[in-house]
Amino acid sequence: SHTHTPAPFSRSAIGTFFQERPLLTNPFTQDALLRAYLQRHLPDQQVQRDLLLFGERLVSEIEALGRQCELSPPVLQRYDAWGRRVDRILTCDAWTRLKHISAQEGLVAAGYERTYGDWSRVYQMSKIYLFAPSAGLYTCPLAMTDGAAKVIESLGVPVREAFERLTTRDEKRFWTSGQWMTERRGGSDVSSGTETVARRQQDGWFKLYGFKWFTSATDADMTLTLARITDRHGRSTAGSSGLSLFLAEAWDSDGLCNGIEVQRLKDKLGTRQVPTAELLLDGMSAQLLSEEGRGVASIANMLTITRIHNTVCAVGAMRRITHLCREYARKRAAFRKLLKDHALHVQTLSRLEVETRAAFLFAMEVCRLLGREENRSASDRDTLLLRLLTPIAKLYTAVSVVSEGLESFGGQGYIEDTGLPSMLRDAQVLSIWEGTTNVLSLDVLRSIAKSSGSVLQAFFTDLLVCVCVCLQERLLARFAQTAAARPAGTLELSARDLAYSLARIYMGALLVDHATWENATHTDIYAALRWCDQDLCPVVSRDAAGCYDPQTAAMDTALVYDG
Ligand code: UCC
Ligand code: FAD
Repeated sequence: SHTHTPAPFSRSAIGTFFQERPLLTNPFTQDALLRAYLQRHLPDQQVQRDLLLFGERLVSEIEALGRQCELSPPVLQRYDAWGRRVDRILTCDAWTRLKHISAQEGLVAAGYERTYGDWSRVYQMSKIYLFAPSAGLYTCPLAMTDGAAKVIESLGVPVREAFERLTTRDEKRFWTSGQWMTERRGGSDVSSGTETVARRQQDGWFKLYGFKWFTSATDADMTLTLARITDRHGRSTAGSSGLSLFLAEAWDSDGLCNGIEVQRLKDKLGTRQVPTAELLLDGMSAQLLSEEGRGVASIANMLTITRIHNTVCAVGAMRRITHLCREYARKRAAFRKLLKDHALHVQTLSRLEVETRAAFLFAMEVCRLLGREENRSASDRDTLLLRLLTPIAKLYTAVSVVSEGLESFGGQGYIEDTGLPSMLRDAQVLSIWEGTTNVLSLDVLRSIAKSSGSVLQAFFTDLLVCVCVCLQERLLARFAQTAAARPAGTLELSARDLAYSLARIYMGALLVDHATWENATHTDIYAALRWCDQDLCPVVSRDAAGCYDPQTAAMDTALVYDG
């Protein structure tokens, strides 16, 4: 008998080679920069241990729950079996489980317990950062929950039960909150866009009538929302000064809605795990939280918190994709060697790594400032910087690293059941909700104008920026000083580039600062140098190129509408 060598395709029609998948391992132990950052600033055994265990839990439990949420998106049950209108938003068990885990892990609570003083927010946000890429967007309700708690705390209003529930670790009592601001006329321009009215009731409560066009995590237990209080003739004040802030419990314990009709669930590019509904408010009972007419200013604290969460989650996504990329490069071969041995491929990944490191340090710096403010140890400069850097960090941490990261998996990056495409879809929203890039750039200008330039002064006298004494920074200072004297409209035209310039310089300063730490490694120094290679100050180079000259706006219009 002759020996039988199996033909390569005889047993199975699909061949013998199967690519090894990139494996997710404990994201805390994998993360050299996070560990170094904490070792430098918060060298606490308990924090180390908690994050280590949380990292294990992410791999063994949470990752699968997040994936389940992607595969079992929420549905709207409009009628019950007997034809009654019920408008129930049904979410999967994994979504409920993530709610419980969020409470147990103190993902909101840690920000309010303030166990680590000035560093409490850094601790909390380190967990959010690790949680985000595995959490099936449960970070969305958590961000709004944190924002609502912050508003209640800062207004000092007597809604103790809500505050206690939003910040508890008890999964049975834990509430999440929504944030219903956007209406059909506008999400950026809330002042002109809000048509919802609030009618005062005998008992001092209000009934709200209106249409909310985007409401995410609509299954939340309560919400904050804006409306215009009407007088007894049904009239209300237009604009920002007519808006007041309300708190409403959305669903009662039987899941019945409080004067709310769910028009439909949105069919979205990503964030499919999260229900986002259009809601008709037809007499929703609500409690006034703010002073009358101070709605926008009062919800601003929520915007600060959700924008910081947004930043942290964006960096979490960047970190996850870069980890998976480097892991895959160890396993995938092309042209007779592993991807990790192709210098050009590794150069590509190292650029993503530099972006991710800079973004991480930026996000943590904002969290540090927030923690100081909440612990009452912030200097005036810290407070000004927090106001300036929050929108800048949110607008700068964008989708591009995730998008490029996907490419490094080749075709597999485009294949649904690898779980990779949802990372891109979910990252794409981060620059849209909670303020688009342009709107946040204008918010940066608002913060400069409102402080009569003190926020910029704080920026330029910040110790960290002084570390990064470079020509570009001086040019930027000169640009900023002379900006006010420029022709009307010029400043707005440079808002986006100004925000990017402030971001890049600050991120450079943070990388340099980290690289000068006594335990810094060669890679820390290299990352700082690489960051500073780029044009850190596009607002100055574009200004020199005439991009903000008075005739530019007309030329831009002609170009866009050419033909
Ligand atoms: O998108 C949403 C939820 C998505 C799901 C949750 C995701 C969470 C992240 C999860 C990660 C995975 S909720 C919708 C978000 N919508 C926005 O972000 C709106 C974008 N538009 C703006 O930000 C605009 O700039 C407005 C609406 C704030 C501008 O309104 P006004 O009425 O034109 O503003 P004014 O008149 O300039 O400002 C009114 C007051 C002023 O204070 P006073 O009256 O004392 O002078 C402002 O200084 O509000 C103050 N103010 C602020 N204060 C305005 N913005 C701020 C701010 N950012 N910080 C402090
Ligand atoms: P527009 O304001 O119409 O903006 C369109 C474009 O114009 C943008 O590129 C913008 O940058 C630009 N633009 C606008 N104004 C200016 C200006 N002055 N100068 C220069 N450029 C400008 N909202 C909620 O309230 N609660 C939610 O829970 C919620 N969930 C959401 C979930 C998802 C998945 C999405 C996609 C959105 C959600 N939103 C929610 C709405 C979101 O906050 C808004 O879509 C966003 O703020 C932008 O508003 P808009 O859609 O009206 O865009």
